[in-house]
Amino acid sequence: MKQQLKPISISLLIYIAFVILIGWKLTWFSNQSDTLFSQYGIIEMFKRLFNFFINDASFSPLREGILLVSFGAIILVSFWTIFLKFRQQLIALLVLDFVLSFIILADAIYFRYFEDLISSAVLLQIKQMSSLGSSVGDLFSWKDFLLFADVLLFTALLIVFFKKVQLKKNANPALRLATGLLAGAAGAWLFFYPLHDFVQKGGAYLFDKTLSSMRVYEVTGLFGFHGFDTYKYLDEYVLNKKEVSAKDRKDAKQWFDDKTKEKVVQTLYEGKAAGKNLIMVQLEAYQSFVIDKKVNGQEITPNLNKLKKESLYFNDIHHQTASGRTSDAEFSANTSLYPLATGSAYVRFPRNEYDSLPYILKENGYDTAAFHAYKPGFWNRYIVYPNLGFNEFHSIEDFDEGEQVGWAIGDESFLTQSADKMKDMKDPFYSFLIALTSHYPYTMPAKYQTLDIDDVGDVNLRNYLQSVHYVDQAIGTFIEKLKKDGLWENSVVVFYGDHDTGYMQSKTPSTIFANEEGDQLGELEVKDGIPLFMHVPGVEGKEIDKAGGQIDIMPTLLHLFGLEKKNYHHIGNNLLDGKEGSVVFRYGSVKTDSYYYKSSYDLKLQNGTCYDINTRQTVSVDTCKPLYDTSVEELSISDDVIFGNLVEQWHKTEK
Ligand code: GP9
Ligand code: MN
Repeated sequence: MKQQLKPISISLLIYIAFVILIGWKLTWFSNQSDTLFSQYGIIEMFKRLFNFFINDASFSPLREGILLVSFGAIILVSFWTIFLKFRQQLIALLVLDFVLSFIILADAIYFRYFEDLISSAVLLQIKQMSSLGSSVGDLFSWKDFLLFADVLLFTALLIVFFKKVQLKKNANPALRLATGLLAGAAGAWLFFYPLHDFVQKGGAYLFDKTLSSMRVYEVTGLFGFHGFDTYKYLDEYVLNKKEVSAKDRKDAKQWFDDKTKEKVVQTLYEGKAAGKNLIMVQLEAYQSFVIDKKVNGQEITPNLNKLKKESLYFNDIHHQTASGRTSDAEFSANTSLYPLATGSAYVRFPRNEYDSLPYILKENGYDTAAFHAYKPGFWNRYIVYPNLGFNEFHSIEDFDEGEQVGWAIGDESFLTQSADKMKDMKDPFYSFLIALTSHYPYTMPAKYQTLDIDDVGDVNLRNYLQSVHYVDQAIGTFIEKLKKDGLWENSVVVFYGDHDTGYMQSKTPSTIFANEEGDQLGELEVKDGIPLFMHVPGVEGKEIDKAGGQIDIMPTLLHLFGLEKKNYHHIGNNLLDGKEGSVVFRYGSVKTDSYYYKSSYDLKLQNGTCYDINTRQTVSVDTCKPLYDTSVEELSISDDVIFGNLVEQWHKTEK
C-alpha cells in the first residue's frame, strides 16, 4: 500500500493544480464580464464551507457568486482523468486544459461585442451574425493568448519528460478508481448543491424561462451554462423533438388557406395608411383599466386619453402571453401566432421563419428597426430580430446614458432618443419600440410620484399607478416630438400593452380598483385587458368595441396599409372587419363579444365555466363549446407552426 501512496499523491497533486489553474482562468472571464465570482476571498469561503458542514450555518451566502459551482463543474468534466495511468492522465489534462481555455477565450471575445455567451442558438445562427461588422481581430488583445501559455509550457515539458525521464510506477487501478470517484462525488456536490439551493429558494423559473444566457451563467458558472445550454438544445431538437406529422402539416396548411379565402372584407379603412411609416410602441405591463380612469379627481393617463379621441381605440383587447412575458407579446404582435404554452418562442425557436410584420413590410420597401434600451441578449432579442426581418436593433449601448428610472433609462429619454434615431431611417419605415419603465415592481423615484393617491388601494397598486402615469407623460413628450419632427403626419402610431401587472388575481386591491362591475365575470374581463391605440393620419377617432388580442394587431395593420391580400400564415383577425370578435388566451380561456369561457386547469370543457356577457350569468358549458373548440384548434395549429418551423417549409414550396 505504501508504494501506492506516492504515485496516487503525485497524480492527485497534478490534478489539483489543474483544477486551480482552470479555476483561475474562470476568474479571468469573470473579471472580463464584470460578474461576481465570489463574494468572499477563497480562505473566507473555505471557512464558511467548513461552518456550513460543522455548525449548520446558512448556505445562502456561499451561493453569492459562482465559485463553488465553477469548481464543481471543472471537477465534473475532469475527474475521470484520475482513473487513467499517469502518462495518459497528463495527456488528458493537457487536452482538457486546451479545450476549456479555448471555450473561455471564445466566450470572452464574444462577450466583448455582444455582452452575451456563445449559446447553441448563436452557433446555429453564426452565418447571420453579420452585425459583427468590425473585424473579429479588433476584439482580441495579445494578452488573451496568455490563457494558453500554460498549455504551451506543459506541452514542451511533457515532450521532454516523456523522452528523458523514466516512467513512474502507476498506482493500482482500484485505487485510481476509488480516488477518482471520490473527487467526482465532491465535484457533483459542489456543482449541484448550490443549484439545488437556488431552485429550492424560488429560482426554478430561471431554467424554465431562460431569460438570458448571462442570467443562467450568473447561477451556473460558465461551464455550467454550456452544459445546461447543450442539454436544452438536445432536449428541444433531438430527444423530445415534437414531430409535426404530415397530416397535421396538411391540416394546418388547409386551415390557413381557408382563412385567407374568408378574410377579404372591404371596409372604409382599407389601405388608408398605404405608404405611411409605422411606429409601434409596446408598453410594459400597461393595462386598459387605467385608460380614461380618474383617481381622486386626477387623470391617470391624460395623454393617452387625449390620443384616444383622435385614434382608433380598441377597448376590448387582451394580452395572450404566457411565461415568455414581454417576448411573447412582441412575438404575437409581429407574427400573428400564439406564444408557446411554456418558455418563450424567442428562446426556444429563435431561427424559425414567419410571415412577420417587419418581413412583410420589408418586402414592400420599408426600412425596419427595433428599439429597446436594455441588454441585447435579454429574451434572445439580438438573435431573433434579424431573423424576424429587422434591419437594425438599437439596444442599451446605442442609447446615451439618459436618466435611469427602474431597469434602464426612463421611457421619456428612451422614446425621445428613439424618435431621433428614426430620422436616419429610410422612408417609409417600420420602427418597433419596447418601453420598459413601468416594469414590476413599479417603484418610482419620489419626484415621479406625482399622483395624489395616498389613500388608494395598497402599495402595489399605488406604485403601479404612479409608474403608468410617468409613462403616460413620456408618451405625451414623444407625441409632441414626433409632431415637431414632422413624423406624426406621415406615420401610423400604435401603442399597446404587453401583459398584466402581476397583481390581478381575484379580489386584490388592483383587481377591485379595475373591476367596476364588481362581479366574477368583471374580474376576468379586466384581468388581461390591455389598451390598443392606432393613430392613423386622416382617419377620425373611433372607439371599437370588439373582443380581440395581440395576434390581431398585425392583420389589422395590414388591412390599414392595404397589404393583406396575400396568403400569409396568420391566425389573428382584422379588428376592423365588423365581424364578431374573439380572443383565445394561451391558457385555454376564450372571450367573444357574447360569451366568456373560462377554462379549467385540466383544460377539459366540462370543468370550465361559461358566462353570458350580456346577462353576466353563468350558462351551460355546452353553450361555450364552439369557443372551446376554436381555442383547441387554433392553439394547436400555432404550436405546430412553431415546433415544425412550418412557414419556412411552406415558403420553400411556394417559391
Ligand atoms: C426586459 C424586458 C423584461 O428586456 O423585456 O420584461 P418582462 O419579460 O420581465 O416582462
Ligand atoms: Mn413585460
